[in-house]
Amino acid sequence: MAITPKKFNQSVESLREEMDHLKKEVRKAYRKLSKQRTTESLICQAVEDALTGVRLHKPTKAMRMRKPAKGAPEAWLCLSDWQVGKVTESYNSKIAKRRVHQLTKQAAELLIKERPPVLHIILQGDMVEGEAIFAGQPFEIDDDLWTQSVKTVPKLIAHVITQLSPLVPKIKIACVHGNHGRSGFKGGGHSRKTNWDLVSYNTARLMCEVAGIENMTWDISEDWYVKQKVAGNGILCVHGDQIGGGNPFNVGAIYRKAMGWTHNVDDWKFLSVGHHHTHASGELNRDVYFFLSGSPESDNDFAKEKLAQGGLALQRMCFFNRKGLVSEHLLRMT
Ligand SMILES: [Mn+2]
Repeated sequence: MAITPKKFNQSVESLREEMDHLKKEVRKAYRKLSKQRTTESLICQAVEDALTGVRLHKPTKAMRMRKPAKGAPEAWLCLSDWQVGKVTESYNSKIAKRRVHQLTKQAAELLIKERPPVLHIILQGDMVEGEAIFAGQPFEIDDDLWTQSVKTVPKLIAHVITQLSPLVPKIKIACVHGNHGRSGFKGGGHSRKTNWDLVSYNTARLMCEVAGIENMTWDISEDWYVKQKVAGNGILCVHGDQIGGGNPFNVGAIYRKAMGWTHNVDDWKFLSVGHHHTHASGELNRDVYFFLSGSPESDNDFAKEKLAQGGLALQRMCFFNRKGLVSEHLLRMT
Protein backbone atom coordinates (compact mmCIF):
# COMPACT_ATOMS: atom_id res chain seq x y z
CA MET A 1 0.00 0.00 0.00
CA ALA A 2 1.41 3.40 -0.98
CA ILE A 3 2.25 5.75 1.90
CA THR A 4 0.20 8.93 1.98
CA PRO A 5 1.84 12.33 2.61
CA LYS A 6 -0.12 12.51 5.88
CA LYS A 7 1.23 9.17 7.14
CA PHE A 8 4.74 10.13 6.01
CA ASN A 9 4.55 13.34 8.06
CA GLN A 10 3.27 11.41 11.08
CA SER A 11 6.15 8.93 10.96
CA VAL A 12 8.70 11.77 10.61
CA GLU A 13 7.12 13.47 13.63
CA SER A 14 7.29 10.29 15.74
CA LEU A 15 10.94 9.77 14.71
CA ARG A 16 11.72 13.36 15.74
CA GLU A 17 10.09 12.78 19.13
CA GLU A 18 12.06 9.58 19.62
CA MET A 19 15.26 11.37 18.70
CA ASP A 20 14.56 14.15 21.24
CA HIS A 21 13.91 11.52 23.87
CA LEU A 22 17.16 9.71 23.05
CA LYS A 23 19.11 12.99 23.13
CA LYS A 24 17.74 13.67 26.62
CA GLU A 25 18.71 10.16 27.76
CA VAL A 26 22.25 10.58 26.40
CA ARG A 27 22.61 13.92 28.23
CA LYS A 28 21.34 12.34 31.46
CA ALA A 29 23.76 9.42 31.14
CA TYR A 30 26.65 11.81 30.43
CA ARG A 31 25.85 13.89 33.52
CA LYS A 32 25.74 10.73 35.65
CA LEU A 33 29.07 9.58 34.25
CA SER A 34 30.70 12.99 34.91
CA LYS A 35 29.52 12.84 38.50
CA GLN A 36 31.08 9.42 38.90
CA ARG A 37 34.44 10.92 38.00
CA THR A 38 34.46 13.32 40.98
CA THR A 39 37.06 13.19 43.77
CA GLU A 40 34.67 11.11 45.86
CA SER A 41 34.53 8.39 43.27
CA LEU A 42 38.32 8.52 42.87
CA ILE A 43 38.67 8.06 46.65
CA CYS A 44 36.16 5.17 46.60
CA GLN A 45 38.24 3.58 43.84
CA ALA A 46 41.42 4.10 45.89
CA VAL A 47 39.71 2.48 48.90
CA GLU A 48 38.77 -0.55 46.84
CA ASP A 49 42.30 -0.77 45.43
CA ALA A 50 43.87 -0.39 48.88
CA LEU A 51 41.66 -3.11 50.31
CA THR A 52 42.72 -5.59 47.65
CA GLY A 53 44.72 -8.24 49.40
CA VAL A 54 44.10 -6.87 52.91
CA ARG A 55 43.47 -9.65 55.37
CA LEU A 56 40.84 -8.43 57.78
CA HIS A 57 40.78 -9.87 61.24
CA LYS A 58 37.90 -12.28 61.61
CA PRO A 59 36.90 -12.58 65.30
CA THR A 60 37.16 -16.11 66.64
CA LYS A 61 34.27 -17.64 68.59
CA ALA A 62 36.22 -17.23 71.84
CA MET A 63 36.68 -13.53 71.11
CA ARG A 64 33.02 -13.02 70.30
CA MET A 65 32.10 -14.64 73.60
CA ARG A 66 34.44 -12.46 75.66
CA LYS A 67 32.57 -10.14 77.93
CA PRO A 68 34.12 -7.04 79.52
CA ALA A 69 35.43 -7.63 83.03
CA LYS A 70 33.08 -6.37 85.74
CA GLY A 71 34.01 -2.82 86.73
CA ALA A 72 36.90 -2.84 84.24
CA PRO A 73 38.33 0.57 83.32
CA GLU A 74 37.89 2.04 79.83
CA ALA A 75 40.86 2.02 77.45
CA TRP A 76 42.32 5.07 75.69
CA LEU A 77 44.77 4.69 72.81
CA CYS A 78 46.60 7.77 71.56
CA LEU A 79 47.90 7.56 67.98
CA SER A 80 49.86 10.61 66.94
CA ASP A 81 52.43 11.98 64.48
CA TRP A 82 52.90 8.92 62.27
CA GLN A 83 54.21 11.20 59.48
CA VAL A 84 53.97 8.34 57.00
CA GLY A 85 55.98 9.13 53.87
CA LYS A 86 58.84 10.79 55.79
CA VAL A 87 62.30 9.38 55.12
CA THR A 88 65.11 9.47 57.69
CA GLU A 89 68.06 7.19 58.43
CA SER A 90 65.73 4.84 60.33
CA TYR A 91 62.21 5.68 59.10
CA ASN A 92 60.19 5.37 55.90
CA SER A 93 56.72 4.16 54.85
CA LYS A 94 57.72 0.50 55.18
CA ILE A 95 59.11 0.96 58.70
CA ALA A 96 56.01 3.01 59.63
CA LYS A 97 53.87 0.03 58.65
CA ARG A 98 55.99 -2.38 60.69
CA ARG A 99 55.87 -0.10 63.74
CA VAL A 100 52.09 0.47 63.53
CA HIS A 101 51.64 -3.31 63.34
CA GLN A 102 53.90 -3.62 66.42
CA LEU A 103 51.92 -1.09 68.44
CA THR A 104 48.65 -2.77 67.41
CA LYS A 105 49.89 -6.08 68.81
CA GLN A 106 50.90 -4.44 72.10
CA ALA A 107 47.52 -2.66 72.35
CA ALA A 108 45.75 -5.98 71.65
CA GLU A 109 47.68 -7.67 74.48
CA LEU A 110 46.62 -4.94 76.92
CA LEU A 111 42.98 -5.19 75.81
CA ILE A 112 42.98 -8.97 76.21
CA LYS A 113 44.41 -8.55 79.73
CA GLU A 114 42.15 -5.71 80.93
CA ARG A 115 38.90 -6.56 79.05
CA PRO A 116 37.59 -2.97 78.97
CA PRO A 117 33.98 -2.25 77.93
CA VAL A 118 35.08 0.55 75.56
CA LEU A 119 38.21 1.40 73.61
CA HIS A 120 38.62 5.11 72.82
CA ILE A 121 41.12 6.03 70.11
CA ILE A 122 42.40 9.50 69.38
CA LEU A 123 44.02 10.12 65.98
CA GLN A 124 45.95 13.25 66.86
CA GLY A 125 47.19 14.62 63.54
CA ASP A 126 50.31 14.63 61.35
CA MET A 127 49.45 11.08 60.35
CA VAL A 128 50.53 12.09 56.83
CA GLU A 129 53.94 13.70 56.20
CA GLY A 130 52.79 15.95 53.34
CA GLU A 131 54.77 16.88 50.25
CA ALA A 132 55.02 20.66 50.03
CA ILE A 133 54.68 22.20 53.48
CA PHE A 134 58.33 23.26 53.69
CA ALA A 135 60.98 23.93 51.05
CA GLY A 136 62.85 20.80 50.04
CA GLN A 137 60.26 18.39 51.45
CA PRO A 138 60.03 16.40 48.17
CA PHE A 139 63.64 15.28 48.84
CA GLU A 140 62.65 13.81 52.22
CA ILE A 141 59.63 11.63 51.32
CA ASP A 142 59.19 8.22 49.68
CA ASP A 143 55.63 8.70 48.41
CA ASP A 144 53.39 11.51 47.25
CA LEU A 145 50.68 13.05 49.40
CA TRP A 146 47.86 11.39 47.43
CA THR A 147 49.24 7.92 48.20
CA GLN A 148 49.97 8.86 51.84
CA SER A 149 46.47 10.15 52.50
CA VAL A 150 44.16 7.82 50.54
CA LYS A 151 46.19 4.61 50.67
CA THR A 152 49.05 4.13 53.15
CA VAL A 153 47.75 6.04 56.18
CA PRO A 154 44.05 4.98 56.03
CA LYS A 155 45.13 1.39 55.47
CA LEU A 156 47.27 1.54 58.64
CA ILE A 157 44.45 3.19 60.65
CA ALA A 158 42.05 0.53 59.33
CA HIS A 159 44.58 -2.13 60.37
CA VAL A 160 44.52 -0.89 63.99
CA ILE A 161 40.72 -0.73 64.09
CA THR A 162 40.01 -4.03 62.33
CA GLN A 163 42.51 -5.84 64.56
CA LEU A 164 41.29 -4.34 67.84
CA SER A 165 37.52 -4.16 67.22
CA PRO A 166 36.90 -7.88 67.91
CA LEU A 167 38.54 -7.48 71.33
CA VAL A 168 36.11 -4.91 72.74
CA PRO A 169 32.33 -4.38 72.61
CA LYS A 170 32.72 -0.80 71.43
CA ILE A 171 35.36 1.44 69.75
CA LYS A 172 34.99 5.22 69.79
CA ILE A 173 37.35 7.02 67.43
CA ALA A 174 37.98 10.77 67.60
CA CYS A 175 40.21 12.67 65.17
CA VAL A 176 41.92 16.04 64.97
CA HIS A 177 44.17 17.22 62.14
CA GLY A 178 47.79 18.39 62.31
CA ASN A 179 50.00 20.91 60.52
CA HIS A 180 51.59 18.38 58.12
CA GLY A 181 48.20 17.77 56.50
CA ARG A 182 48.09 21.44 55.45
CA SER A 183 47.82 21.88 51.70
CA GLY A 184 50.81 24.22 51.39
CA PHE A 185 53.28 26.52 53.13
CA LYS A 186 52.38 28.01 56.52
CA GLY A 187 50.37 31.22 56.23
CA GLY A 188 49.24 30.34 52.70
CA GLY A 189 45.62 31.11 53.52
CA HIS A 190 44.27 27.60 53.08
CA SER A 191 41.00 26.53 54.63
CA ARG A 192 41.47 24.62 57.90
CA LYS A 193 39.23 21.92 56.43
CA THR A 194 41.47 21.49 53.38
CA ASN A 195 43.73 19.19 55.34
CA TRP A 196 45.01 15.80 54.17
CA ASP A 197 44.84 14.30 57.67
CA LEU A 198 41.06 14.77 57.36
CA VAL A 199 41.13 13.01 53.98
CA SER A 200 43.00 10.08 55.53
CA TYR A 201 40.52 9.86 58.45
CA ASN A 202 37.46 9.90 56.19
CA THR A 203 39.06 7.31 53.92
CA ALA A 204 39.93 5.11 56.92
CA ARG A 205 36.33 5.29 58.10
CA LEU A 206 35.16 4.24 54.64
CA MET A 207 37.62 1.33 54.67
CA CYS A 208 36.40 0.16 58.09
CA GLU A 209 32.79 0.38 56.88
CA VAL A 210 33.67 -1.62 53.76
CA ALA A 211 35.42 -4.13 56.05
CA GLY A 212 32.13 -4.54 57.94
CA ILE A 213 33.20 -3.13 61.34
CA GLU A 214 29.95 -2.44 63.17
CA ASN A 215 30.96 -1.62 66.76
CA MET A 216 32.62 1.72 65.96
CA THR A 217 31.72 5.41 66.06
CA TRP A 218 33.72 8.28 64.52
CA ASP A 219 34.04 11.92 65.54
CA ILE A 220 36.19 13.59 62.87
CA SER A 221 36.67 17.17 64.07
CA GLU A 222 37.14 19.96 61.54
CA ASP A 223 38.07 22.28 64.40
CA TRP A 224 41.43 22.79 66.21
CA TYR A 225 40.46 20.36 68.97
CA VAL A 226 38.28 17.36 69.72
CA LYS A 227 36.98 16.25 73.11
CA GLN A 228 36.63 12.70 74.35
CA LYS A 229 34.78 11.34 77.37
CA VAL A 230 36.61 8.32 78.79
CA ALA A 231 34.86 6.70 81.79
CA GLY A 232 33.35 10.12 82.45
CA ASN A 233 36.69 11.96 82.22
CA GLY A 234 36.91 14.78 79.68
CA ILE A 235 40.06 14.72 77.54
CA LEU A 236 40.83 17.79 75.42
CA CYS A 237 42.84 16.62 72.39
CA VAL A 238 44.79 19.05 70.21
CA HIS A 239 47.50 18.42 67.66
CA GLY A 240 49.95 20.63 69.56
CA ASP A 241 51.40 23.02 66.96
CA GLN A 242 49.54 25.71 68.94
CA ILE A 243 52.06 25.20 71.75
CA GLY A 244 55.65 26.43 71.62
CA GLY A 245 58.49 23.94 71.64
CA GLY A 246 61.44 23.52 73.93
CA ASN A 247 64.10 21.01 74.77
CA PRO A 248 63.15 18.31 75.61
CA PHE A 249 59.70 19.91 75.83
CA ASN A 250 58.23 23.16 77.06
CA VAL A 251 56.14 22.35 80.11
CA GLY A 252 55.61 26.06 80.80
CA ALA A 253 54.02 26.57 77.37
CA ILE A 254 51.77 23.52 77.86
CA TYR A 255 50.76 24.84 81.27
CA ARG A 256 49.92 28.33 79.99
CA LYS A 257 47.76 26.97 77.15
CA ALA A 258 46.07 24.44 79.45
CA MET A 259 45.13 27.16 81.94
CA GLY A 260 43.82 29.40 79.15
CA TRP A 261 41.83 26.63 77.49
CA THR A 262 40.08 25.76 80.77
CA HIS A 263 38.28 29.10 80.27
CA ASN A 264 37.43 28.47 76.60
CA VAL A 265 36.53 24.79 76.42
CA ASP A 266 34.24 23.21 79.01
CA ASP A 267 34.35 19.97 80.85
CA TRP A 268 37.84 18.45 80.60
CA LYS A 269 40.62 17.63 83.04
CA PHE A 270 43.11 15.86 80.80
CA LEU A 271 44.99 17.54 77.95
CA SER A 272 46.43 15.42 75.13
CA VAL A 273 49.08 17.00 72.90
CA GLY A 274 51.14 15.69 69.96
CA HIS A 275 53.41 17.49 67.47
CA HIS A 276 56.57 17.56 69.65
CA HIS A 277 57.50 13.87 69.22
CA THR A 278 58.37 13.54 72.89
CA HIS A 279 56.71 11.14 75.29
CA ALA A 280 55.90 12.82 78.62
CA SER A 281 53.03 13.29 81.03
CA GLY A 282 52.29 14.81 84.40
CA GLU A 283 50.12 16.84 86.67
CA LEU A 284 49.98 20.54 85.81
CA ASN A 285 48.06 22.08 88.64
CA ARG A 286 46.21 19.88 91.10
CA ASP A 287 43.54 18.41 88.85
CA VAL A 288 44.79 19.09 85.31
CA TYR A 289 46.92 16.32 83.82
CA PHE A 290 48.73 16.41 80.46
CA PHE A 291 49.86 13.75 77.99
CA LEU A 292 52.52 14.65 75.42
CA SER A 293 52.73 12.03 72.68
CA GLY A 294 55.74 10.46 71.04
CA SER A 295 55.83 9.43 67.39
CA PRO A 296 56.69 6.17 65.59
CA GLU A 297 59.21 8.24 63.59
CA SER A 298 62.93 8.32 64.50
CA ASP A 299 66.18 10.06 63.53
CA ASN A 300 64.52 13.25 62.29
CA ASP A 301 67.41 15.43 61.08
CA PHE A 302 65.45 18.67 61.44
CA ALA A 303 64.74 17.85 65.10
CA LYS A 304 68.37 16.86 65.66
CA GLU A 305 69.93 19.88 63.97
CA LYS A 306 67.50 22.71 64.66
CA LEU A 307 65.88 21.59 67.92
CA ALA A 308 68.75 19.43 69.26
CA GLN A 309 66.10 16.91 70.08
CA GLY A 310 65.02 13.36 69.27
CA GLY A 311 62.42 11.16 70.93
CA LEU A 312 62.08 7.39 71.09
CA ALA A 313 59.54 5.70 68.79
CA LEU A 314 56.63 5.57 71.24
CA GLN A 315 52.85 5.73 71.42
CA ARG A 316 50.63 5.50 74.50
CA MET A 317 47.71 3.53 75.91
CA CYS A 318 45.94 4.36 79.18
CA PHE A 319 43.09 3.06 81.30
CA PHE A 320 40.59 5.27 83.13
CA ASN A 321 37.83 4.66 85.63
CA ARG A 322 35.26 7.10 87.06
CA LYS A 323 37.85 8.41 89.54
CA GLY A 324 40.35 9.27 86.80
CA LEU A 325 43.54 7.84 85.33
CA VAL A 326 44.33 4.28 86.44
CA SER A 327 47.41 3.39 84.38
CA GLU A 328 49.64 4.54 81.53
CA HIS A 329 51.43 2.15 79.18
CA LEU A 330 54.22 2.68 76.69
CA LEU A 331 53.81 1.15 73.25
CA ARG A 332 57.45 0.92 72.23
CA MET A 333 58.44 0.32 68.62
CA THR A 334 61.72 -0.79 67.10
MN1 LIG B 1 52.85 18.67 63.92
